[in-house]
Order: sequence, then C-alpha cells, then structure tokens
Amino acid sequence: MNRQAIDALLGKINASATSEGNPRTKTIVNRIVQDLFYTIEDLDVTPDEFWTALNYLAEAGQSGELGLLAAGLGFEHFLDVRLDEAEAKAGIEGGTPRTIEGPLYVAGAPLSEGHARLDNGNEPGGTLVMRGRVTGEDGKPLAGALVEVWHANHLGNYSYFDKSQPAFNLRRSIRADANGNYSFRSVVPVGYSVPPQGKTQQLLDQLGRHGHRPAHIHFFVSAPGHRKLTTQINIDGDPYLWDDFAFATRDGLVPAVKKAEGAEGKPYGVEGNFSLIDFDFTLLKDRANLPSAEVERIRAEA
Ligand code: MBD
Ligand code: FE
Repeated sequence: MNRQAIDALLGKINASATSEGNPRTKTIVNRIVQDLFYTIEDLDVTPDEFWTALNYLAEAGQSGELGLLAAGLGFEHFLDVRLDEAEAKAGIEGGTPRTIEGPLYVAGAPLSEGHARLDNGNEPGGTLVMRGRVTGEDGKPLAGALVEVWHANHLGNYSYFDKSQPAFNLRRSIRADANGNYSFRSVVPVGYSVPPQGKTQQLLDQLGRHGHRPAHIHFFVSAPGHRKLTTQINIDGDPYLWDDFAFATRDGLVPAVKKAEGAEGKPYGVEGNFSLIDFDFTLLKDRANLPSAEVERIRAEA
C-alpha cells in the first residue's frame, strides 16, 4: 500500500469520531495507530506476526509483567531523561539524579524515626549501614523529610512479590531527624533478574538481551515544598553495574561502599565488620510550570 492509501484509511477511521471523548486521548491514540500502520506496511508485518504480538501483550498483562516490560524496553528510563530535560530547560541545576521506580514498590511500609532496621535479624547477607542527610538545593537540611527505601534480598527477590519473605521485609519509611539525617541497617542486596519463565524474558530472548539488574536500593525522598525524588543507588563492583537491563544506572548514583568495623557500628547496633554507604539526598524545590515529578501508576499496597 502506498502512504496515500494508508492515510486515506486513517482519515476515515479518525473521521468516525464525534466531538465527544477526550481530545488528548484522541491525539495520542490516533498517532500511535498511524505509526503502527506505517510500521506494518514498511516492515510487511504478517497477520501471524500481528496476532502474535497482540497475544503476547495480553499474556504479559495477565501475568502482571507490563511494568517490567516497560522498564526492560527502556520506556521508564526515557521518561526520566525527558523529565531531566524539562528541568534543564527551566534552568534548574543540581539535585540528586532521578532514576526509575521500577514495578516493585509496595505502599504502606512501617515508619521509623531517624533510623530503621530493614531486616528482621536473620536475613542472609553482609550487614549494610547506609546513612546521610536530606537537604534542599541551598544545602540546608530538610528536617522531617520522608525517605522510603526498598530493596531485594540475597537472592535478588523483593518481599510481597516473593511470598517466602516476611511482610515488608527490606522495606521501610524513615522520617529524617531535625537535622535532615536518616540512617538504616540492612543487608547488602543482590541484583534482580526477571522471572526466567516469564513473558519479559521470552521477549528478551528474542531480542538477544539479558534480564539482569545490578544490585541496587530504591528510594522515594519527599519533603513539603519540594519535588519528589524517585531514585536508586547501585552497589559498586556489581558485574552488571553499567549493563542494567532497565538502563537505570547513572553517574552520581554509585556511592563508595566502605568497609567498617568496631565502634563505627555501635550507633546502629552492629557488631563486627559491615559495609557502610554515606549518601546525601538533595531535593529540588517545587516550581510552577514543570511536569510533575510525582507519577501516578498502579502500585501494590499492603
Ligand atoms: C527491579 O527490582 C527493578 O528495580 C526494576 C526497574 C525492574 C525490575 C525489577
Ligand atoms: Fe529494584
């Protein structure tokens, strides 16, 4: 088919719309349909291929892997880069780099004041202490900032999604103290891999790609009058550090992991050797005319 014939068909489809409905939805859907028609024509996509793709998406949805797919195909990182650009265009500099939320946050984690222990005492893995300060762009502490933290266990699995773990294992909300300081004790996480028998891995196989993430710790950091920060830090030295299937590793988010021992662990109830990460979060203040940094998406809640 030539472009004119395709465009005539698209015109007919679009002309079937009344003035009802949502103009923004119309614009976006019409554009996606147009792009897909062109793709089908240009690549001579067969009916079998089209229905294979549709059935794939249906099954990926049924298995709850669409969020995973969005991360793996780079959409979630792309949205981050576009938010970065919007901020840069508004002349905003600084602030801790954002990076993707991923599909494994669970709302409702227990709240601690200042310090939290994320594991219940018999968690396999090396002891980790992470600590730092939440400040604004001016470097002044944000007293009472909320640090939500979640990460995987020694097998790369997340509580709630992995029913073998206790409720909210390795998930907490921490209220920073009057000086903006937070700290937590946990175990060093291991990198996540997509379910090997799942729909995401099935597509990654077709694309000649792996489904591994380097070890990382997720954060939401929020404070009144400031843009919510969604980010992660990576554990330095992981073989997948710069080969993340979700493209989320960024400069500025790979803090040093220090070896610590003895009296250094005392404030956190740690005896013996442990890994220590110092990491400060800098939040940007709220500004008008910027796309929201707070994303609405379906999230688990326990
Ligand atoms: C994860 O732990 C994660 O952070 C992302 C982005 C995707 C899948 C699993
Ligand atoms: Fe993760």
